[in-house]
Amino acid sequence: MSDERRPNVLYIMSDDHAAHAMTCYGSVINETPQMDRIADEGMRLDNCFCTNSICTPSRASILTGKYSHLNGVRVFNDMDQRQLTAPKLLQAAGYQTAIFGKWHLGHGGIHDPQGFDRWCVLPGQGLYHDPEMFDQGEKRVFPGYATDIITDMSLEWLEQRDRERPFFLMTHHKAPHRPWDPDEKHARMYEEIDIPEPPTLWDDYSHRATAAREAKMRISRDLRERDVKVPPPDGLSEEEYTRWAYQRYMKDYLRCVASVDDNVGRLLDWLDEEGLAEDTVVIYTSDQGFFLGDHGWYDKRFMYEESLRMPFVVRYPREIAAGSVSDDLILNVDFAPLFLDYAGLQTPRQMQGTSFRANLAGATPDDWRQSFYYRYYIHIDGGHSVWAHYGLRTDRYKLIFYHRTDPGPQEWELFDLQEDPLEMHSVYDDPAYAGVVAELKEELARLRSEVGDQEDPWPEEG
Ligand SMILES: [Ca+2]
Repeated sequence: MSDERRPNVLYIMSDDHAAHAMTCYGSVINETPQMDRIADEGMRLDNCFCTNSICTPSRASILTGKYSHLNGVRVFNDMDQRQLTAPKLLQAAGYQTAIFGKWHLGHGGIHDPQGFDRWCVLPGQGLYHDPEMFDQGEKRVFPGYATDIITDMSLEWLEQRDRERPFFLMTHHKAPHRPWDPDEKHARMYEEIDIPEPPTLWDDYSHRATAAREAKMRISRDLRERDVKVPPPDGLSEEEYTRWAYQRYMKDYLRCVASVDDNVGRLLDWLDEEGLAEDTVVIYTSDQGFFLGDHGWYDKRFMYEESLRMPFVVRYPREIAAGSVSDDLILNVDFAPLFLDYAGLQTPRQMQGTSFRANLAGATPDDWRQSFYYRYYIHIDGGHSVWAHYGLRTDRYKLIFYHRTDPGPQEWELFDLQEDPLEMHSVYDDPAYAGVVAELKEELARLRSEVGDQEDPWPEEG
């Protein structure tokens, strides 16, 4: 296949940006005009999900097309880059490849990026201001704001590329990850207004498994002063404190998002100026979702919708209809096969995901998945105290099994997303759903077998 027919791929991924903080997903708390451009001129995926809602594992699944138990990155462990990844195959097929920004898969030796002609990545989580970065392994400090710097690097690399060959560029923002440090340009956004509170801010976790109650991600008590940046005013009641902390948290989070949005616009403008918009697949996504006060929380990890859903907008005018929307179940393990498909490459058998190029073109295969498997491995870490769990989601139901590694009763949750889209009331024990539970348990066993995750109980991971 000639290079003229192989599109460029510009993959922009932020960190912890929830779909419900994007206008095109119906946000009532902010506006994202640049990200919306991609959706308006391309497709928005309404059911794109991660298979393990935490930064490092999602990134490993995106590169390898595999679930956490097979790529070895279940938690925050470093990834062995000797594995087969999409960037390696694209590079070998003649693509120019680069990654700038957040990596979070380990550093040095077998953990440094492989498959990239050019890379410059943040160490671990990295800093928002004047970040140190590993520039092809060499540590350097870059003055400025991380989101701008990562975009600058992307543009510089694009400018100097070989124009005769297609490119694959991963622009990975640190923002809007905790501790939500905005830049000067956006520091005073929202100063004069209150951000609307989500309907589940006052969730009391009744009608659910113990895990929800025990999680330490509550706006009302678990944010640190580093997160809200100033000490709280004296004399606040718990309710008043929660409202105050929610505003502090959300405003900084949304300021970080605003900077990402501006920088997405810079890349889109550049593609327009270069006449590359038609020949480039542009994707904007995030490594997982996030709780924006939903269920009274910040952070992610749980299999609940706000954390499970990845925003995903994509533009490729040659194949994708402007303003289209898909509700197909798409997973982060599908991304690598998609990248390869655009390059005219087959999905290697060891990759577990499936290319959704046809879905994006409006032609969903008849046998497309109707359910998917999810698993979160970290059982009660020091900071967030979420329980390890796994489960499945279909278009209507979600079954979650909280698997404790310590002795304790088994706990399940079942949500009927049609009747209870906010997941406030588990119907696992409701006799009316007994048939659904039985069917879903069978399907869960089938999915676990299909993805090859039957290790139970699993070893503790460091
Ligand atoms: Ca993340």
